[in-house]
Amino acid sequence: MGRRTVVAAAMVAAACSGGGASGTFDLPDADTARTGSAYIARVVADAEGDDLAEGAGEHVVLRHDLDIRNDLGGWWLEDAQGNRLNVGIGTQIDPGAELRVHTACGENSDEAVFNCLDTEVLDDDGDVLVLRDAAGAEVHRFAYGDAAE
Ligand SMILES: [Ca+2]
Ligand SMILES: [Ca+2]
Repeated sequence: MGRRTVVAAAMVAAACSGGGASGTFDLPDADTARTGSAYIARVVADAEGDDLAEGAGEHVVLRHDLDIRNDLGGWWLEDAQGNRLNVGIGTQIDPGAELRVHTACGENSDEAVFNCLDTEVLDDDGDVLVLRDAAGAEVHRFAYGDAAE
């Protein structure tokens, strides 16, 4: 019970002090502290301009803070409607590094993976995203925006 209160308070604080553009949602610090694997650190649900702009647009930022490389091969993100964003085959994240998973088309790199979908996945006002490993097991869940209320 106590922890829920702390998390809720942190979410309010993040929403008020974020300083980021609207449509960007950061995972509260209280939540990042208890993840034991890669996690959803940020959702840019409404990017500046077209959310499906090539090489840009809406995306999810994955991060992990462990001392070892995290192998994300075959992992994917799923929203409340069952839409999928694939993290990619053979994708890894170095300790302390971040990886952007984009809905739009673009050139894959160590920092970004592009799904090349023709419709948006990340609801601008709020959604529930689940990060799943290659076996489909839930690794992390982040309800952002109005879905968090
Ligand atoms: Ca969007
Ligand atoms: Ca937009």
